[in-house]
Amino acid sequence: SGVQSGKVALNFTPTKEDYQKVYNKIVEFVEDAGDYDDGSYGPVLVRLAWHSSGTYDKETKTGGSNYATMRFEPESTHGANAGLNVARDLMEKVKQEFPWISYGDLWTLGGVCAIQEMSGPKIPWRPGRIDGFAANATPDGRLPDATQGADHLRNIFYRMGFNDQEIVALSGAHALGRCHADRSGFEGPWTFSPTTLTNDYYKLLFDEKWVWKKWNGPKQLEDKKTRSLMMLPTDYVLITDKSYKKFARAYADNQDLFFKDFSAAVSRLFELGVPESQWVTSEPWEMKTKEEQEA
Ligand code: ZEM
Repeated sequence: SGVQSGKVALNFTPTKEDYQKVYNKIVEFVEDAGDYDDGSYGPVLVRLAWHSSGTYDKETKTGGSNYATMRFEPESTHGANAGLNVARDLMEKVKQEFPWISYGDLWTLGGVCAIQEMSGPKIPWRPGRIDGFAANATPDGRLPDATQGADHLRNIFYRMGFNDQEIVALSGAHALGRCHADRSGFEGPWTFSPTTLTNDYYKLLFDEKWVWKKWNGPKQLEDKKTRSLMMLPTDYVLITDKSYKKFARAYADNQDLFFKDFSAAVSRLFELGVPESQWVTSEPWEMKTKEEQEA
């Protein structure tokens, strides 16, 4: 048996060790970021994995990470995906060295690798996604719009099959990375350590005083004290909506709980849209971090 990746049929079945080699290659590229952003491609790789998965619709079973349709126009040019060419181009370099891996597996493994290497929890992951076609692409508007409110988040994430607790847990990814004016229009990081996953995002939501930023850009909040951090309107609803707020409080108070719930929700997010029959293993794997392999 073999794997079918795009048009290249291969005569070997990759093992967990082969995928670990891909993981390790991604680590090299993530760390070799020079002056890019905060010195890491980690956050933008997490965003690529999320946007390739978050298009899922549980009713029609369309979208999700299976076919990596963001390779094709018009999905690659959807406003929500602005700037993700940086992450796709980086993953393309990994693909050159491991041509047998499907794009969906590669992009989600990139997200897993980035989260784990940025001090996050283990994200159980397994291969099995296949390369699809432009015809498998989803219409624009399936990803959340940061200018909207609590009900919009529910509409978008319930469509993927998530509940309020999972919406709040997944949003904790915003401990990582930043907004770029030339991508989304928004500007700035959410936390003081944008390349380390912590529960600071929730702590800051509760502990800082958030005021509307006075500028010509889209409506966003800034912390009154330093004016160097930001929150999107959709971040702020996590402490104004009663249902979201109790989960946000729990994650602010307990990083272990956040890591446990984040890991479970992200693992499921990255599997959206993949038919059960495609998985090469019934139990997802825990890929080893760079540090664990050096020990
Ligand atoms: Zn994000 N996200 N996101 N997000 N996101 C941005 C950046 C990042 C929303 C959103 O509009 C935006 C999730 C959920 C939601 C990451 C991960 C995850 C940006 C800034 C915006 C505007 C883009 C830019 O300008 O570069 C909204 C409305 C969400 C609904 C809740 C989930 C879920 C995520 C992963 C599990 C990450 C890591 C970034 C930082 C990217 C970077 O380049 O630094």
